[in-house]
Amino acid sequence: MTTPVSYEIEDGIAVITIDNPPVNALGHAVREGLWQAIDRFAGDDAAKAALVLGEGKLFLGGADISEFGKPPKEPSLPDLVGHIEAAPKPVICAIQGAALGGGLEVALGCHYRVAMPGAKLGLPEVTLGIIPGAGGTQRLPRLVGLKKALEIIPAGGSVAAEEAVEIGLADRLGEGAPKAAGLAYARDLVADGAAPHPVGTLPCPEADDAALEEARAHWARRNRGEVARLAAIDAIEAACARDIADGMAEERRIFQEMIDTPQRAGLIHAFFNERKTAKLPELKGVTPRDVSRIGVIGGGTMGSGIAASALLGGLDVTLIERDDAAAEKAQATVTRTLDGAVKRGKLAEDKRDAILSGAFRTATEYDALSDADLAVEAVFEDMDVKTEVFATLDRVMKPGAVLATNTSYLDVAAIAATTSRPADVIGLHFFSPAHVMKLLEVVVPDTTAPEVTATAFALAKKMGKTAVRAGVCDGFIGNRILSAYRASADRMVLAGASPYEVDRAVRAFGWPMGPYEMGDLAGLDIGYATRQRRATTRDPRDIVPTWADELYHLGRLGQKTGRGYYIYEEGARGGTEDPEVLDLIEKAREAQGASRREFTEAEIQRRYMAALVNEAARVLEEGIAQRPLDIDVTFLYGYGFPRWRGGPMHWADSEGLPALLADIERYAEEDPFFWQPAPLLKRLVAEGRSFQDLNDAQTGDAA
Ligand code: 3H9
Repeated sequence: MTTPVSYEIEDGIAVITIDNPPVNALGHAVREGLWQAIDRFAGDDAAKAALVLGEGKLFLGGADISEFGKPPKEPSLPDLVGHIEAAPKPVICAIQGAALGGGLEVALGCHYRVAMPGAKLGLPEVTLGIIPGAGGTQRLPRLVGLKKALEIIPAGGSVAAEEAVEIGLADRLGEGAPKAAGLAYARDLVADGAAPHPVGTLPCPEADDAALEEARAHWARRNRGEVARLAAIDAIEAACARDIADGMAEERRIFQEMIDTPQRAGLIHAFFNERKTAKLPELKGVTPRDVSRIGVIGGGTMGSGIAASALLGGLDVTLIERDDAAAEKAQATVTRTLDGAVKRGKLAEDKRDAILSGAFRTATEYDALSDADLAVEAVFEDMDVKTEVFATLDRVMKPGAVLATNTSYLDVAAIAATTSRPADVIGLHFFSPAHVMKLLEVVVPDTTAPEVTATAFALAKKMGKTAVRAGVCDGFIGNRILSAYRASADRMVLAGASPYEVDRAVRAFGWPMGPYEMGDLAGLDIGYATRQRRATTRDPRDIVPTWADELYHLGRLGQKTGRGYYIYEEGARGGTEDPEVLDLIEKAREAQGASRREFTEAEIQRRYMAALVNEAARVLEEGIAQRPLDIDVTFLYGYGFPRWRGGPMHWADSEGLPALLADIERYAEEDPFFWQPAPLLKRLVAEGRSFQDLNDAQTGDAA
């Protein structure tokens, strides 16, 4: 077996190269190879210094995440970093692309660091539910000070090469190729007679209790429920009080504690699965069509957001509006969004100017789309309006162009059938605000050509979106499942819970908002319109939240009218509870003859999640989602599901499907209409299988 670490002498410098595609993860073979290379260097009189390089587009992507939870193999990463640091002659590294996690920790074990322009140096461990475990929490504060370390580590953050040099994390900004830049620096150091410069021997950073407390308060508030960020702060605190060996021991202890948490399992589940949604068996070997010019029809909030997002992804965009005034308004909205991107440092000013004077234009005639590769309509949610737009697109778009609809519930297959080219029609369901939300549901009718689906996934990647494949049904994956758990909340309110109790319980679980706060934010007219739309098809056994209709009729539409479920005072951050709403609900209960009981927080959470998982199992069984992981990723990126819980299907597995099914069957005794257990859930329990088993079975042969 060839080793992923090579050693050669060049000009008196030992060049040690790690070549472990795709990201040079520090798996066992790399650790062993690097350890031996350092040993060889130490005893090699021909080498005055060593240069550590990573082959390919990035230096080192960190520890091999797939090894977590498996029995550890020597040498460990912390020992390896100590071994590099203890080398008797200078060790230099040159960082291109990225040095992340254990990759940066290896760089911190080196005595000198050259950062290439464009590289990012970071410690993302907390985003995986762990803390830096190879000295990152001890060496980084020694090098850049406590405050900077507190900015980077608990955020899972990184700094660009230029900033790394400024703050002392890197010693030099390189020029040219990493190897040439590293060798040049190594030669300078040898010529100057420079000694090894071990970061671990630098003095402890000065303690600053206020800064530590501020960081704790910040992360406890921002990422409620997450443990790793706070644990990382504890480890950084240890660096202020202990020598490197003691500090490393404390870091190790905390690291091990984090490795064993369910949060670590959830976050790593999320990491791997968000990379799998685009790997669909049906796309194996399918080449997407080229897309560089797109059209967006409709310049409202959604259309403008889609346009801005596409422009930020480097696409050329023509936005169609019905008249000049509307086009001007859309132009202004898109410009504002791009200005925001400039302000946040996501877009250079000259790039924005180039976009506004070149890549972006508005038009009032569809003929402007004649050379577009793809068009997304984002007009009013009405079948007649949409089919009219599609008839026009069908007429003006060139052959082979993709015709997409951004509908959030209409039948995409029916829309496709109204055109002369159903194979080119697909749903692209963006979430609002489209330039912020990462989720894109790619809704695929049976008639769609595979390369059109592949094109949608390629487009999503360009736009920085995480795309999930969904089949055609009312609400697709996300909104269909949302309807079910939203309905479970209404059932609990009818049975005695207050909407405020429900919101509190749901937030305590880790969701960013409860369903009633969410309703107030979105506007209670939306829920009302959905109920109206479904009125004719509603099962008579279903319940109706008549109090919600009443709120609508009272003009209490939520935040935009100052009142909904909550009262929103001018200038206040959140809403306050309103006894009038509770009265209204009590009257609705009486009118429906509902008896009232208490709900604990745990029961509210359990029923809310059980309704979600039960409907998700139906969505899977019907093939609307192909794999449980697609549902997990939909909820992480479109609905704010707490990432540390991995996703709702991962949550269900970790709770145990038999217990969840038993609860659903118990709820069904009192409400058999709503709580019918999904057949797939019953089958999985009977077979002793989990949702993860379904993932494994279905991703085995993925592209
Ligand atoms: C750590 O270091 C702990 C230490 O402090 C202490 C230890 C004691 N391991 O993202 P991509 C796979 S924790 C294993 O599409 P990109 C990935 O799944 C680690 N596999 O590429 C994918 O596989 P597939 C701290 C990994 O160019 C393929 O590589 N490090 C790892 O868009 C390509 O990945 C991090 O958290 C890994 N570390 O982005 C960095 N990384 O092709 C995590 C990737 O089968 N990684 N894979 O789907 C990243 O953020 C991005 O992968 C990176 C490249 C920016 C590096």
